[in-house]
Amino acid sequence: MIQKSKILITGGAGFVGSNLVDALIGTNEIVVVDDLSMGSLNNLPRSPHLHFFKHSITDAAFMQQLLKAWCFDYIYLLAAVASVADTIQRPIATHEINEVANLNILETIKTERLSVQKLLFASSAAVYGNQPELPKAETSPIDPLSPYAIDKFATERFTIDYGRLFDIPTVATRFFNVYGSKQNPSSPYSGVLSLLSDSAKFDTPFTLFGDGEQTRDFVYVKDVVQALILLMRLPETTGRVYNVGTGHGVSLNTIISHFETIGGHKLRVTRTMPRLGDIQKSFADITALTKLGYRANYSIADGLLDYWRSLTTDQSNDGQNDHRKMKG
Ligand code: UD2
Repeated sequence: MIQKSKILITGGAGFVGSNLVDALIGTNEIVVVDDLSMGSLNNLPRSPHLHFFKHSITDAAFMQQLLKAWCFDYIYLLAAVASVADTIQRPIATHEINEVANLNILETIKTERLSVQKLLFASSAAVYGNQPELPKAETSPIDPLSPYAIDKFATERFTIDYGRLFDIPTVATRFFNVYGSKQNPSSPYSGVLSLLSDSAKFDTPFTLFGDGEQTRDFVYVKDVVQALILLMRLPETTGRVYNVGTGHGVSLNTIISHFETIGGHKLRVTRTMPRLGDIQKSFADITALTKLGYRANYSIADGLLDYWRSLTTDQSNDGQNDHRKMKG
């Protein structure tokens, strides 16, 4: 385990970041930098070992000062504009966040000769685009189709290349479809499982694009956290990129029937045309991650049940939705 370390988590008040904070907070000093554009303070635990800065990572002077002052042992770069649609609308502004800000952090580490034990950048399966090859291995063709995917891929390369060129231990991940508690369902571009769980919880309509037979590699956030800690800890991951998923594709129809069983009522599903540019099937080859000892602890049934329990018992998740009445 990473223990008694100084850890920076950018985007630490967001979905994946705050779940990581929960896992690491016990034995470490954690610094979170988050502008709260998507994340929330409600996602974070109360602890004297948590140091929160409401700042954008694009504030280069602030980030430089912070990095120099803290001399972090480990750095997780999770802050990003996660909405693909937003990056298409605002390519320059989101490029500053998704790429330039991260490059500035790498530059500071290089120029200030900061001795970071390891830095991890969170990239995305979006880098594979619509290529038909399945499963998606780290060596599969890359085809970034949006500013989001282009910036993720470029920053992934910067991260690995800074590692090689300047002897900074770095690693990158490509997340598949992560789901779990604290995922913000407020946008139509939010992950489909946050929208479906919202629909199950509040009995609101869910719009299904296409026939529901499309598959995704839905990976539970607690398994993603397991991977994030493992990749940071093991020296052999340095200089490499890892898919983070389960290795299995599950259809939306299967997910809907799981939610109906768990929630105890039929979902109000409205069917419409497939979403433009949607891919039909996606799942990860996780051989490289598995070789490190990673095992997905949550099957889709277990993950959805755990997620559902967190939604129906954890008050912090109600903050975003308190304008609606909970399904009785
Ligand atoms: C994911 C990422 C996207 C990009 C893409 C690259 C999320 C939220 N999206 O898109 O950013 O990286 O991968 O491949 O992580 N769906 C519905 N109804 C809804 C919303 C979605 O039927 O209200 C369908 C959608 O048409 C798709 C599936 O659910 O077939 C999954 O949608 P998604 O947006 O959660 O994820 P994905 O894989 O399309």
